Amino acid sequence: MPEKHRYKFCFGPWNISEGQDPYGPPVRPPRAFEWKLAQLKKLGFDAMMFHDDDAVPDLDSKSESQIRKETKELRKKLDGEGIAAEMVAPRLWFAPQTVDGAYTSNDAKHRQYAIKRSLRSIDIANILGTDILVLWLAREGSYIRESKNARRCVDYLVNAFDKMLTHDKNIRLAIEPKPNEPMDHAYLPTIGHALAVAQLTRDPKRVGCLIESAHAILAGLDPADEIDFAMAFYKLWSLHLNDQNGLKFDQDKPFGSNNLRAAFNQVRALERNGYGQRGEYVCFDVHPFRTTKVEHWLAHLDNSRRTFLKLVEKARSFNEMKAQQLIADRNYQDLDQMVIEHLMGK
Ligand code: XLS
Ligand code: MG
Repeated sequence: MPEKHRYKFCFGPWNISEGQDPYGPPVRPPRAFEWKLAQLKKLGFDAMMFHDDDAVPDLDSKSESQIRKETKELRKKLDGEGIAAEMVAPRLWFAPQTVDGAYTSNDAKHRQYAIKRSLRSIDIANILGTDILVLWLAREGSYIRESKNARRCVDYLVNAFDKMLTHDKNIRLAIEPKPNEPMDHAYLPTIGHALAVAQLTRDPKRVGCLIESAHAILAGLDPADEIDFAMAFYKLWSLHLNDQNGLKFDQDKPFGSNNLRAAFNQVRALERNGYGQRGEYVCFDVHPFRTTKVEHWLAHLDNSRRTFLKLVEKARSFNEMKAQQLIADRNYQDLDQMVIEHLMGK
Protein backbone atom coordinates (compact mmCIF):
# COMPACT_ATOMS: atom_id res chain seq x y z
CA MET A 1 0.00 0.00 0.00
CA PRO A 2 1.43 3.44 -0.82
CA GLU A 3 2.37 5.03 2.51
CA LYS A 4 0.03 7.99 2.03
CA HIS A 5 -0.92 8.37 5.61
CA ARG A 6 -0.35 5.98 8.45
CA TYR A 7 -3.18 5.68 10.92
CA LYS A 8 -2.62 5.28 14.67
CA PHE A 9 -4.74 2.76 16.54
CA CYS A 10 -6.06 2.30 20.03
CA PHE A 11 -8.56 0.53 22.25
CA GLY A 12 -9.59 0.56 25.90
CA PRO A 13 -9.10 -2.02 28.66
CA TRP A 14 -12.87 -2.66 28.57
CA ASN A 15 -12.50 -3.97 25.02
CA ILE A 16 -10.83 -7.12 26.37
CA SER A 17 -14.06 -8.01 28.13
CA GLU A 18 -15.20 -11.11 29.94
CA GLY A 19 -18.48 -11.77 28.16
CA GLN A 20 -20.99 -11.00 30.88
CA ASP A 21 -24.43 -9.89 29.64
CA PRO A 22 -27.71 -9.15 31.44
CA TYR A 23 -28.59 -12.85 31.10
CA GLY A 24 -25.45 -14.57 32.22
CA PRO A 25 -22.14 -14.35 34.06
CA PRO A 26 -18.63 -13.79 32.65
CA VAL A 27 -17.28 -16.57 30.44
CA ARG A 28 -13.62 -15.49 30.45
CA PRO A 29 -11.51 -14.84 33.57
CA PRO A 30 -10.79 -11.19 34.46
CA ARG A 31 -7.24 -10.12 33.65
CA ALA A 32 -5.19 -7.37 35.29
CA PHE A 33 -4.58 -4.04 33.60
CA GLU A 34 -0.87 -4.87 33.14
CA TRP A 35 -1.80 -7.95 31.11
CA LYS A 36 -4.13 -5.89 28.92
CA LEU A 37 -1.45 -3.28 28.35
CA ALA A 38 1.01 -6.02 27.36
CA GLN A 39 -1.53 -7.40 24.84
CA LEU A 40 -2.06 -3.94 23.37
CA LYS A 41 1.68 -3.61 22.95
CA LYS A 42 1.98 -7.10 21.48
CA LEU A 43 -0.70 -6.31 18.92
CA GLY A 44 1.25 -3.19 17.92
CA PHE A 45 -1.41 -0.65 18.85
CA ASP A 46 -0.26 2.90 19.61
CA ALA A 47 -2.45 4.12 22.45
CA MET A 48 -4.94 3.14 25.12
CA MET A 49 -8.22 4.83 26.07
CA PHE A 50 -9.04 5.23 29.75
CA HIS A 51 -12.11 5.64 31.86
CA ASP A 52 -11.12 7.59 34.97
CA ASP A 53 -11.41 4.42 37.05
CA ASP A 54 -9.47 2.36 34.51
CA ALA A 55 -6.63 4.76 35.29
CA VAL A 56 -7.25 4.80 39.05
CA PRO A 57 -9.46 1.93 40.26
CA ASP A 58 -11.97 2.76 43.05
CA LEU A 59 -11.14 6.42 42.71
CA ASP A 60 -14.14 7.60 44.74
CA SER A 61 -12.59 6.03 47.83
CA LYS A 62 -9.20 7.72 47.33
CA SER A 63 -7.79 11.12 48.26
CA GLU A 64 -6.79 13.67 45.64
CA SER A 65 -3.11 13.12 46.39
CA GLN A 66 -3.47 9.33 46.17
CA ILE A 67 -5.24 9.71 42.80
CA ARG A 68 -2.46 11.98 41.56
CA LYS A 69 0.20 9.55 42.76
CA GLU A 70 -1.42 6.53 41.08
CA THR A 71 -1.98 8.47 37.86
CA LYS A 72 1.68 9.47 37.76
CA GLU A 73 2.67 5.85 38.25
CA LEU A 74 0.42 4.88 35.35
CA ARG A 75 1.96 7.59 33.17
CA LYS A 76 5.39 6.22 33.93
CA LYS A 77 4.26 2.71 33.00
CA LEU A 78 2.77 3.93 29.72
CA ASP A 79 5.86 5.97 28.88
CA GLY A 80 8.00 2.93 29.62
CA GLU A 81 6.01 0.91 27.07
CA GLY A 82 5.87 3.76 24.53
CA ILE A 83 2.07 3.76 24.68
CA ALA A 84 0.08 7.02 24.68
CA ALA A 85 -3.16 7.72 26.56
CA GLU A 86 -5.63 8.71 23.87
CA MET A 87 -8.35 10.08 26.13
CA VAL A 88 -9.88 9.96 29.58
CA ALA A 89 -13.64 9.56 30.14
CA PRO A 90 -15.44 9.88 33.48
CA ARG A 91 -17.38 6.66 34.02
CA LEU A 92 -20.52 8.40 35.19
CA TRP A 93 -22.95 5.53 34.82
CA PHE A 94 -21.77 3.15 37.57
CA ALA A 95 -21.86 5.18 40.78
CA PRO A 96 -24.87 5.14 43.13
CA GLN A 97 -24.97 8.93 42.73
CA THR A 98 -25.80 8.62 39.03
CA VAL A 99 -28.78 6.27 39.20
CA ASP A 100 -31.07 9.09 38.04
CA GLY A 101 -28.56 10.66 35.67
CA ALA A 102 -25.26 12.48 36.17
CA TYR A 103 -25.18 16.11 34.98
CA THR A 104 -28.97 15.99 34.50
CA SER A 105 -29.97 14.23 37.70
CA ASN A 106 -32.97 15.76 39.43
CA ASP A 107 -30.87 15.84 42.62
CA ALA A 108 -28.53 18.86 42.88
CA LYS A 109 -26.05 16.94 45.08
CA HIS A 110 -25.75 14.25 42.44
CA ARG A 111 -25.23 16.80 39.68
CA GLN A 112 -22.41 18.22 41.79
CA TYR A 113 -20.90 14.76 42.17
CA ALA A 114 -20.89 14.31 38.39
CA ILE A 115 -19.21 17.66 37.80
CA LYS A 116 -16.62 17.10 40.49
CA ARG A 117 -15.77 13.70 39.09
CA SER A 118 -15.43 15.17 35.60
CA LEU A 119 -13.01 17.85 36.83
CA ARG A 120 -10.98 15.11 38.48
CA SER A 121 -10.95 13.22 35.16
CA ILE A 122 -9.51 16.32 33.52
CA ASP A 123 -6.71 16.34 36.10
CA ILE A 124 -6.06 12.67 35.31
CA ALA A 125 -6.04 13.46 31.57
CA ASN A 126 -3.46 16.18 32.19
CA ILE A 127 -1.13 13.85 34.00
CA LEU A 128 -1.58 11.17 31.34
CA GLY A 129 -0.73 13.71 28.64
CA THR A 130 -3.98 13.90 26.69
CA ASP A 131 -6.17 16.97 26.14
CA ILE A 132 -9.28 14.94 25.26
CA LEU A 133 -12.05 14.29 27.74
CA VAL A 134 -14.61 11.94 26.21
CA LEU A 135 -18.16 12.31 27.46
CA TRP A 136 -20.41 9.36 26.74
CA LEU A 137 -23.59 10.75 28.30
CA ALA A 138 -24.92 7.35 29.25
CA ARG A 139 -27.61 8.35 31.73
CA GLU A 140 -28.41 11.85 30.48
CA GLY A 141 -31.91 11.17 29.25
CA SER A 142 -35.11 9.70 30.56
CA TYR A 143 -37.01 6.47 30.97
CA ILE A 144 -40.17 8.37 31.74
CA ARG A 145 -40.46 11.65 29.86
CA GLU A 146 -42.50 13.33 32.59
CA SER A 147 -39.79 12.62 35.20
CA LYS A 148 -37.45 15.29 33.84
CA ASN A 149 -37.57 18.72 32.33
CA ALA A 150 -35.69 18.29 29.06
CA ARG A 151 -35.36 22.05 28.57
CA ARG A 152 -33.72 22.41 31.97
CA CYS A 153 -31.49 19.43 31.24
CA VAL A 154 -29.93 21.30 28.31
CA ASP A 155 -29.00 24.06 30.78
CA TYR A 156 -27.58 21.48 33.19
CA LEU A 157 -25.44 20.00 30.43
CA VAL A 158 -24.16 23.39 29.31
CA ASN A 159 -23.43 24.36 32.91
CA ALA A 160 -21.44 21.15 33.45
CA PHE A 161 -19.48 21.60 30.19
CA ASP A 162 -18.73 25.23 31.13
CA LYS A 163 -17.32 24.15 34.48
CA MET A 164 -14.99 21.72 32.70
CA LEU A 165 -13.89 24.31 30.15
CA THR A 166 -13.17 26.77 32.96
CA HIS A 167 -11.29 24.21 35.03
CA ASP A 168 -8.67 23.74 32.33
CA LYS A 169 -8.06 26.15 29.49
CA ASN A 170 -6.66 23.47 27.19
CA ILE A 171 -9.06 20.58 27.67
CA ARG A 172 -11.23 19.60 24.69
CA LEU A 173 -14.56 17.88 25.30
CA ALA A 174 -15.44 15.12 22.84
CA ILE A 175 -19.12 14.28 23.24
CA GLU A 176 -19.95 10.68 22.26
CA PRO A 177 -23.65 10.63 21.37
CA LYS A 178 -25.81 7.53 21.58
CA PRO A 179 -29.59 7.67 21.14
CA ASN A 180 -30.69 5.06 23.67
CA GLU A 181 -29.50 2.31 26.03
CA PRO A 182 -29.32 2.50 28.94
CA MET A 183 -31.88 5.30 28.62
CA ASP A 184 -35.10 5.11 26.66
CA HIS A 185 -34.16 8.41 25.01
CA ALA A 186 -30.90 10.33 25.40
CA TYR A 187 -30.78 14.12 25.38
CA LEU A 188 -27.87 14.27 22.91
CA PRO A 189 -28.59 11.39 20.53
CA THR A 190 -26.64 12.47 17.44
CA ILE A 191 -23.61 14.45 16.28
CA GLY A 192 -25.93 17.26 15.24
CA HIS A 193 -27.16 17.54 18.84
CA ALA A 194 -23.60 17.42 20.22
CA LEU A 195 -22.34 20.16 17.91
CA ALA A 196 -25.43 22.29 18.48
CA VAL A 197 -25.02 22.16 22.26
CA ALA A 198 -21.34 23.05 21.82
CA GLN A 199 -22.49 26.44 20.54
CA LEU A 200 -24.19 27.20 23.84
CA THR A 201 -21.00 26.72 25.86
CA ARG A 202 -18.52 29.40 26.87
CA ASP A 203 -15.90 28.10 24.41
CA PRO A 204 -17.58 26.31 21.47
CA LYS A 205 -14.31 25.63 19.70
CA ARG A 206 -13.25 23.28 22.52
CA VAL A 207 -16.43 21.22 22.40
CA GLY A 208 -16.44 18.62 19.66
CA CYS A 209 -17.36 15.00 19.28
CA LEU A 210 -16.51 11.35 19.00
CA ILE A 211 -18.44 9.15 16.58
CA GLU A 212 -19.12 5.53 17.39
CA SER A 213 -20.35 3.60 14.33
CA ALA A 214 -22.84 1.51 16.32
CA HIS A 215 -24.30 4.55 18.05
CA ALA A 216 -24.96 6.26 14.71
CA ILE A 217 -26.58 3.09 13.37
CA LEU A 218 -28.79 2.89 16.49
CA ALA A 219 -29.92 6.45 15.70
CA GLY A 220 -30.91 5.27 12.21
CA LEU A 221 -28.06 7.27 10.66
CA ASP A 222 -25.18 6.38 8.38
CA PRO A 223 -21.89 6.66 10.30
CA ALA A 224 -20.10 7.83 7.12
CA ASP A 225 -22.40 10.84 6.83
CA GLU A 226 -21.92 11.56 10.53
CA ILE A 227 -18.15 11.56 9.92
CA ASP A 228 -18.44 13.98 6.99
CA PHE A 229 -20.77 16.22 9.00
CA ALA A 230 -18.50 16.37 12.07
CA MET A 231 -15.42 16.91 9.93
CA ALA A 232 -17.06 19.81 8.09
CA PHE A 233 -16.84 21.53 11.50
CA TYR A 234 -13.28 20.19 12.17
CA LYS A 235 -14.75 18.62 15.28
CA LEU A 236 -14.17 14.90 14.95
CA TRP A 237 -11.51 14.43 17.59
CA SER A 238 -11.90 10.73 18.24
CA LEU A 239 -13.58 7.74 16.71
CA HIS A 240 -15.00 4.41 17.89
CA LEU A 241 -15.24 2.12 14.92
CA ASN A 242 -17.30 -1.03 15.33
CA ASP A 243 -20.45 -2.53 13.82
CA GLN A 244 -24.06 -3.14 14.68
CA ASN A 245 -26.74 -5.33 13.13
CA GLY A 246 -29.74 -3.00 13.09
CA LEU A 247 -31.86 -1.71 15.92
CA LYS A 248 -31.17 -4.03 18.80
CA PHE A 249 -28.93 -4.09 21.86
CA ASP A 250 -25.55 -2.37 21.52
CA GLN A 251 -23.47 -5.08 19.88
CA ASP A 252 -19.99 -3.53 19.47
CA LYS A 253 -19.19 -6.04 16.72
CA PRO A 254 -15.82 -6.05 14.94
CA PHE A 255 -15.50 -3.23 12.40
CA GLY A 256 -17.10 -4.24 9.09
CA SER A 257 -18.55 -7.43 10.57
CA ASN A 258 -22.13 -6.62 9.69
CA ASN A 259 -22.00 -4.22 6.76
CA LEU A 260 -18.78 -4.12 4.80
CA ARG A 261 -20.03 -1.46 2.42
CA ALA A 262 -21.00 0.87 5.27
CA ALA A 263 -17.52 0.27 6.75
CA PHE A 264 -15.94 1.08 3.36
CA ASN A 265 -17.88 4.33 3.26
CA GLN A 266 -16.70 5.25 6.77
CA VAL A 267 -13.11 4.72 5.69
CA ARG A 268 -13.68 6.78 2.53
CA ALA A 269 -15.11 9.60 4.63
CA LEU A 270 -12.09 9.47 6.96
CA GLU A 271 -9.69 9.47 3.99
CA ARG A 272 -11.28 12.39 2.17
CA ASN A 273 -11.30 14.50 5.33
CA GLY A 274 -7.73 13.66 6.37
CA TYR A 275 -8.75 12.11 9.68
CA GLY A 276 -5.66 11.30 11.71
CA GLN A 277 -3.49 14.01 10.21
CA ARG A 278 -3.98 16.23 13.24
CA GLY A 279 -2.97 13.42 15.60
CA GLU A 280 -6.40 11.77 15.94
CA TYR A 281 -6.47 8.03 16.64
CA VAL A 282 -8.64 5.29 15.16
CA CYS A 283 -10.08 3.47 18.18
CA PHE A 284 -11.98 0.22 18.04
CA ASP A 285 -14.77 0.11 20.62
CA VAL A 286 -15.39 -3.58 19.93
CA HIS A 287 -16.09 -6.54 22.18
CA PRO A 288 -15.38 -10.24 21.72
CA PHE A 289 -18.44 -12.37 21.07
CA ARG A 290 -19.65 -14.07 24.25
CA THR A 291 -18.68 -17.39 22.66
CA THR A 292 -15.03 -16.34 22.24
CA LYS A 293 -12.51 -18.68 23.87
CA VAL A 294 -9.69 -17.27 25.96
CA GLU A 295 -7.13 -18.25 23.31
CA HIS A 296 -8.99 -16.12 20.72
CA TRP A 297 -9.52 -13.22 23.07
CA LEU A 298 -7.78 -10.51 21.04
CA ALA A 299 -9.00 -11.51 17.59
CA HIS A 300 -11.80 -8.90 17.44
CA LEU A 301 -9.22 -6.11 17.88
CA ASP A 302 -6.67 -7.44 15.43
CA ASN A 303 -9.42 -8.31 12.93
CA SER A 304 -10.98 -4.84 13.17
CA ARG A 305 -7.64 -3.25 12.38
CA ARG A 306 -7.02 -5.71 9.50
CA THR A 307 -10.42 -4.92 8.01
CA PHE A 308 -9.80 -1.20 8.45
CA LEU A 309 -6.42 -1.37 6.69
CA LYS A 310 -7.82 -3.47 3.85
CA LEU A 311 -10.61 -0.93 3.43
CA VAL A 312 -8.03 1.88 3.33
CA GLU A 313 -6.49 0.04 0.37
CA LYS A 314 -9.95 -0.33 -1.16
CA ALA A 315 -10.66 3.37 -0.67
CA ARG A 316 -7.32 4.34 -2.21
CA SER A 317 -7.68 2.02 -5.17
CA PHE A 318 -11.29 2.94 -5.93
CA ASN A 319 -11.52 4.17 -9.53
CA GLU A 320 -12.57 7.75 -8.79
CA MET A 321 -12.37 8.79 -12.44
CA LYS A 322 -14.73 6.05 -13.51
CA ALA A 323 -17.02 6.88 -10.59
CA GLN A 324 -17.09 10.56 -11.61
CA GLN A 325 -18.03 9.61 -15.17
CA LEU A 326 -20.89 7.46 -13.91
CA ILE A 327 -22.01 10.27 -11.61
CA ALA A 328 -21.91 12.79 -14.47
CA ASP A 329 -24.08 10.42 -16.51
CA ARG A 330 -26.41 9.89 -13.50
CA ASN A 331 -25.71 6.21 -13.95
CA TYR A 332 -25.99 5.34 -10.27
CA GLN A 333 -27.06 1.84 -11.25
CA ASP A 334 -23.57 1.05 -12.55
CA LEU A 335 -21.94 3.08 -9.77
CA ASP A 336 -23.69 0.80 -7.29
CA GLN A 337 -22.41 -2.31 -9.06
CA MET A 338 -18.94 -0.82 -9.40
CA VAL A 339 -18.73 -0.43 -5.60
CA ILE A 340 -19.97 -3.99 -5.04
CA GLU A 341 -17.46 -5.47 -7.50
CA HIS A 342 -14.64 -3.34 -6.09
CA LEU A 343 -15.38 -4.68 -2.60
CA MET A 344 -15.67 -8.25 -3.87
CA GLY A 345 -12.32 -7.85 -5.61
CA LYS A 346 -13.63 -9.25 -8.87
C1 XLS B 1 -20.33 2.77 25.49
C2 XLS B 1 -19.36 3.74 25.16
C3 XLS B 1 -18.18 3.82 26.09
C4 XLS B 1 -17.43 5.07 25.76
C5 XLS B 1 -16.36 5.54 26.66
O1 XLS B 1 -21.18 2.43 24.64
O2 XLS B 1 -18.94 3.45 23.85
O3 XLS B 1 -17.41 2.71 25.96
O4 XLS B 1 -16.90 4.87 24.50
O5 XLS B 1 -16.88 6.01 27.83
MG1 MG C 1 -17.70 4.10 22.47
